Amino acid sequence: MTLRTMLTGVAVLSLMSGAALAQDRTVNVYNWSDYIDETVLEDFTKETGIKVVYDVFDSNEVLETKLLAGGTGYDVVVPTGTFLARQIQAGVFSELEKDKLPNLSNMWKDIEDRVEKYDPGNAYSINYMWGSTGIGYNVDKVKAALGEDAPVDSWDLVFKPENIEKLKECGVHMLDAPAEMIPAALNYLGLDPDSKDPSEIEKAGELLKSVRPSIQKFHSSEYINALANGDICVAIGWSGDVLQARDRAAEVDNGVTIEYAIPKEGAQMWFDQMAIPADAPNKAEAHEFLDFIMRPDVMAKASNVVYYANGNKASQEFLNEDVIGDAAIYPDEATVQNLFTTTPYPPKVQRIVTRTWTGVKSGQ
Ligand code: N2P
Repeated sequence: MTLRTMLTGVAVLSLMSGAALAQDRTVNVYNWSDYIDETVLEDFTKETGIKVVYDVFDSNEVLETKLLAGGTGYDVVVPTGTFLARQIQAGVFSELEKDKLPNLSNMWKDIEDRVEKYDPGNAYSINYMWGSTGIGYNVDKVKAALGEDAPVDSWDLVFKPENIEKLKECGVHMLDAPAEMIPAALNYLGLDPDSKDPSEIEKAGELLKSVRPSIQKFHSSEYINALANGDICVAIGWSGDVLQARDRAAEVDNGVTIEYAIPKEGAQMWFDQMAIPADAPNKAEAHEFLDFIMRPDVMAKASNVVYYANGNKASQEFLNEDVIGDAAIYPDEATVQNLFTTTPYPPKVQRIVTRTWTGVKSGQ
């Protein structure tokens, strides 16, 4: 190769990468599965020219393992508040450049205040959506198994062996989410759902193990279709996911009726927060994405499809009545009184929680 062709080659190469850069602005988003209206992503690209590479997960533990290892390549991730708090401590995130986020003014002060305990000053995150962890059930199948008086509004449905044994036949799924199932069990036992006491966590583990033989699967996203298709009759799951199952069944008109209950003994309320990893390759694009998400019409569009409440006050006028008017999604004051929140497990306690959960799942 002559010097001349070499030089030409270099020139062409740098021209190409210049053009590629101009065209290929990208934002890499890692969000929960079944958590957005895809047209939101298309609209963002149409308007900004920024391509969205969108991956999904269904477990905070999976997200956390990746974030702590670093170099994920993600620009926007969506941990739940409890996990976010300790990830902030671990230095995983970049502080938000709030001057690049004018739509922060649309956010809902009440939710920002609640998130303070995970992210002081809301310095690292914005609320995407929030919801509860409760019970999704197939109305007819549960009645067939337990009679007209089936305690569908109580954790008795799944934590009383005599009930769950009768549901085993029609299929029960439980979230593969120790930071939610252990608090649910603690709360049912009348203990502090946010307990960090190893002996209490042990008790919660024993309760979960006692119902383990009746659980067909521990999984955090399959239950949507499984409920909708009538393959299972009960799932301990997330509010909006169960309501999506209800809709999927109604759409295909398969005679399956799904409902969601926040059990009367109380349930966990959580906040899923969008944050930017410290090593994100496209921070400017990440901020543009966050600001787009905080537009009232955009946020409402997402909530109207996935049936989760959001932290955007200005979006509320664009919400469908079956979303803003549903106390399972936007709980009234009395329902909120029944919800509890949790805080992160310190490392030692986390190890106990992880070990307990492995024991529950393996039935040992
Ligand atoms: C969406 C589940 C998000 C709720 N499918 C879990 N924080």
